[in-house]
Parts: sequence; structure tokens; C-alpha cells
Amino acid sequence: MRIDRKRLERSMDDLGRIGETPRGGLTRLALTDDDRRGRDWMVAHMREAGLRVTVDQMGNIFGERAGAEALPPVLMGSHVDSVPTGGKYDGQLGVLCGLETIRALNDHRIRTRRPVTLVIFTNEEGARFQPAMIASGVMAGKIALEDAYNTRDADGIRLADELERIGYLGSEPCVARPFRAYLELHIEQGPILEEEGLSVGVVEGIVAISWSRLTIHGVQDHAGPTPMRIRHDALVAAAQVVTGVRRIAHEIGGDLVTTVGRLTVSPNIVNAIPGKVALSIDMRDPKNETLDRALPLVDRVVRDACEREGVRYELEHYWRVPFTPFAPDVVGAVERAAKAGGVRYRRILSGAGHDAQYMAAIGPAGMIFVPSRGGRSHCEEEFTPMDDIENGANTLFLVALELAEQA
Ligand code: HGY
Ligand code: MN
Ligand code: MN
Repeated sequence: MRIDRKRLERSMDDLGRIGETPRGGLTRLALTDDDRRGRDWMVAHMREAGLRVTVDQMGNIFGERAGAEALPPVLMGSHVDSVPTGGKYDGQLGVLCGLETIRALNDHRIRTRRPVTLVIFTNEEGARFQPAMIASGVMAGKIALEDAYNTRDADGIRLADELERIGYLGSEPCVARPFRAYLELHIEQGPILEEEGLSVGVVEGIVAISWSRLTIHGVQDHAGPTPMRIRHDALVAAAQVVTGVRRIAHEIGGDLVTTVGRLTVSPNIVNAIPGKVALSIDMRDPKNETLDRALPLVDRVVRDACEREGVRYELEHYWRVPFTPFAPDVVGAVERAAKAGGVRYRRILSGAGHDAQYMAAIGPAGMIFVPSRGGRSHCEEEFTPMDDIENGANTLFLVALELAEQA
């Protein structure tokens, strides 16, 4: 029994046109009109596949396929929101392979013992609203609903107001419920599977993640008549923070990665000394204690850079997710399915965060990776060959079937 490759490919093309960029990538930011269109597309096809669709308080969408017994379900999920000028595979592949699994169960007229439910999480990317994975975080009880509702984007728009505006402010409580397993198929977003010529990654866990936000207040002034000796330039301090954050990764070494991805300058014109700079700091490592070591180093880099330039700052370490190992029995089931499908696979760790990270806090979770060409992701070049997608989707189908037949 296999999934229908052609049908999956057609769905990827169809959904991928919603928010498509001129260069063939995807910009479908959470809770924008394109996100609404993507959600609407998924809901229509979930209903067409016979699923009972519900929406919860965070706009998470559930499509339930009834089982023979009212037991805790097997969940398959991911997200349909993207980063700006991102790719068509991150998140989208997981929800479409989940939908294809449902369709294949229908094709083969299989009534599984347990319900099988497809879940689409809101704002996984954390591109528009921070932090990332905010909706699975609320479900896991790690983020308060009110805090999530009051999160604002760069234009000061509230998350809850956008949920309402696009018609996805559901009434179902966004709370943890028992499930047999949560499965997420996702692109690796790194180079390992492709380098080793493998089709599937059996994911054992996800790295620890820390996000910080820094605002530096200098003295805005004229770029011409202001002598260098009296300047307090927020961007000069920020530049030293950027290189200092990179240096921390080199000093600590190992698997630590550090990134300053967002930097906004005010007033951001040629002839004014920047008075204010806001920037982000993303750090990740498989070990929680490495982040515990790195964070005080960030504090020192920021303090020294701002003292040198005579500027004030606010630094907030506002989001932290611990290293998350997946449930051994789910990892084992994924490995069995990869073997049964005859695909070339290996066990692997995720350097990217996923909703599976929070789902693992409330039940047994596991992930299936498929390769990323050149290891690239969060860019328009993101690509995964269809043969690998078919192998990954068949693995998801087999593991969902196995777990949904268990007592
Ligand atoms: O940040 C992440 O790792 C994910 O793409 N949201
Ligand atoms: Mn993703
Ligand atoms: Mn992503």
C-alpha cells in the first residue's frame, strides 16, 4: 500500500501558488490574507477527504478521521505559514503529506482502530509574531493564551485581532489532549541527508533554542556637523554586538549556532546618526547547558559594546525551548516504517524548531525528515526532489497506520 505520488504533487503545486513569489518561492506570513487563502484551501480539501474540521482558540485547524474506537488519536501536523521569501516545502510538505496519508487510507478503505487527525498550527515560523511555534506553545501550556493574543507584529497589529479578521479565531479550547502519537514530516533544512545520499531522516530530537531582543538607544544627530568625539551612535554599538555574537559561537564551538537575523535602524537615512537600533539574537545547541554558558557571554558583549559607545540598551532573553528528545517508541516506529518501505535512512537531530517540540512536552512525538537540496531553507531556493518526498510520505503513511492500529 502506497500514497498517490501524482495527487500529492498536484496538491503541492496548487497550494504552493498561494503566496508564490516571482522567483518561485513563498511568502505566506501568518494570519495574512495569503495565510487565510492557504488555510481555506486546506480546509476545503480536508472536508473533501471526509474529515471533521474544527478550529481552536489559536486558529489551529484539526481534521479528524474517525477510528473504529474512540481512543486517543494519531496526530499528523505541521504549518502553512512561511517566512518572507521562503520556500514551498517548509511546513507545507508536512500538512500535505498528512492529507495524502488520509486520502490513501480512504483509497484503501482502511478503518483504523484509532482516529487519525491532521493538525495545522498557527504562526509556526515566528516571522510575523514572536516567538515561533506560538500556537503549539499555548497548547502545551508553555505560553499563556492572553500573551499569545496580545503579541504584536512590527506594525503593532495584535495576533488575536488578525485571527478574527481572517475568520480563524476558533472556539475549541487550545489545550493539551491525549494523543497516541504526534507525527510531523518536514524538510531537514540542513545538508546531511543529501550529502549521505539518504531519502529519510528518523528524527531523534530537536536542539535547544534561545531568542533575545536588544534595543540600543544612542543620540540621533546630524551626520555632517557632529564631531566624532561627541557621537553616541546606536548602529556602531549594534555592529559590535553582531560580531560579538558571532564570536561567541567560535569561542564555545561544538554545535552552537548564533544568528543576528533582524536589525532595524532608526531613522535609517543617509545623513543622520542612528539614534535607535533593534536587533534579534537566535542561539541553538543540542545541549541546554551550552546555551546557559552562552547567554551571559551575550550579556557581556552587549554591555561592553554599549559602554564603549556611551549608549543605553534593553536586552530581553524572551524565549527558551529546551533540548527535546522524541519518544523512543515513536522514533522506533518511524525507523520500522522507513525499513519496511525499503528507503535509505539514518537517525538525525533537528537544528530547526518545529511544533513537534512543544507537542513532545504533552505526548509522544516524532518526526520524519526528507532532504533539502544544498541544505538550503528559509529561502526561495528551498527544494526537495519528488522521489524523496514520495519516500517520506510513504514512511509517514506506514508509521501512522501502524500506530493507529495499536490498542
Ligand atoms: O525557527 C525555526 O527553527 C523554525 O523555522 N520556526
Ligand atoms: Mn517548519
Ligand atoms: Mn521554518
